Amino acid sequence: MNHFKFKQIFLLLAISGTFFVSCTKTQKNEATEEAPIVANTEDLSKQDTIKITLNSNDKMQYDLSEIDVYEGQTVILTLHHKGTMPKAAMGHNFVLLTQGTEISTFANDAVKASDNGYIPTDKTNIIANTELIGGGETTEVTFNAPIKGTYDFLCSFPGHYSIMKGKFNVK
Ligand SMILES: [Cu+2]
Repeated sequence: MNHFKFKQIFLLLAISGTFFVSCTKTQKNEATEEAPIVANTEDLSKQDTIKITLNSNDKMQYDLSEIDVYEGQTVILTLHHKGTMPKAAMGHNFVLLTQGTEISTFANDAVKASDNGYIPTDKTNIIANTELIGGGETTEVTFNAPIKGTYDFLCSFPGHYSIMKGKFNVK
């Protein structure tokens, strides 16, 4: 009789034990499902190429005020103009300046280069730039991330740089 009871208790323990293990497993799985978010962020710095999407509109706005990349990466930056206004009225581009280049000084100089999409022919102060686009258009530029530091980017269409500018961080 006693031996039989012991067997029953043992069985009960074994069943509840299995149940406990399977619950723990489920919890573990949930935890590992969240993990890739962290892993992806870490992987971003290890990627040789980083893709950046920058959107702009008819209200003279970019959708990013900060862009983060990592030293040594090849940057593929895509600029979308989500508006409908023509290039002559609401043209946008992306211009990344060298460190120490004053945005306003550069922009005032760029205004004179209307026949070149507002990109000065002397590109000493430019690390990278896209062409000028109008509503509904998309353009892309590929370049190597400069050395670690913070850089300014802007749209060099006349008057736009006061709003259309941001920080390009190389980490
Ligand atoms: Cu613009």
